[in-house]
Amino acid sequence: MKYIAVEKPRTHVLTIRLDRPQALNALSKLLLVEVADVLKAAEDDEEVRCVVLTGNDRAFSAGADIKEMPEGGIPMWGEKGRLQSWRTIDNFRKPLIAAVNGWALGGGCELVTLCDIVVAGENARLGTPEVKIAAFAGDGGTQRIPRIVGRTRAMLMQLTGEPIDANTACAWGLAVEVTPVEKTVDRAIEIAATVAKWSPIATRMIKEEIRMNETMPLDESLSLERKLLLWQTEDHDEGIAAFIEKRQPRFKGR
Ligand code: DAK
Repeated sequence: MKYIAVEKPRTHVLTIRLDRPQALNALSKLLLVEVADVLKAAEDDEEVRCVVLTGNDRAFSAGADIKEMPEGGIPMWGEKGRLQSWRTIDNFRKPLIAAVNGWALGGGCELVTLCDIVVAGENARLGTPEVKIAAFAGDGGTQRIPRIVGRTRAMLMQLTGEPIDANTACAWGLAVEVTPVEKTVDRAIEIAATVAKWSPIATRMIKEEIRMNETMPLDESLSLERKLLLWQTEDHDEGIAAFIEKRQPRFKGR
């Protein structure tokens, strides 16, 4: 891996650190492919139950790589590998936690919105400055950001191009908590370790069900949720047995 660093800081927890500091972790095609490849492998790796995505103290990511040249006459935005990488990240089924310090702009901010839980450092600045280059947040930002923060706040962010600070991001629902910069990654790992204690089948299902309400009308998603009344897994039996026997559960992902 050239542009990311991957570690396993705790049992069942994987961290992916974007590592192109000279370009503020701009999302070059190769960097995105690397992130997507690691997530693809993590999807099939039973040892991994939760992933933390982070950058460095100055930047989570400054967005799409504005300097990356179009290839073969095709504008880079529509390049197939780039779009496929975004899809892979979006479709990742295990919980994904963002630890955001510094800039999270454009595609960097859109990447944050694909994460399930977001911890923001006090210096985090999230925004969609694409309007300044006569573009728009075209990797999902025009659709996902208003669903999270509401229409007028999204309009403010995307029409002015001005970033919001960590506390505003938290108040608007883009992040769940604000931490001192030096604690952001540790806090995200701590949350990930808690998530990873539970049955991976249950956490995957919770992610899938919560995300259903982004794509489905309520009556349909409620009906799907109801169909899971017959939910039966070894882990579920184990969870109930552990509760009754007053001991810690031992979840196996079955
Ligand atoms: N791409 C490439 N390089 C970048 C970069 C980026 N997004 N952001 C920063 N860098 C590079 C800078 O060029 C500089 O490189 P050198 O000059 O040292 O070689 C280095 O990182 C440090 O940046 P600065 O010197 O500018 O650092 P400052 O602290 O002064 O400023 C900044 C930090 C984050 C405010 C500034 O770097 C900045 O404004 N960066 C650009 C942020 C941005 O505009 N992001 C959005 C990118 S566009 C689509 C259409 C559009 C899009 C997608 C899809 N469709 C039609 C489907 C667009 C998506 C985007 O994300």
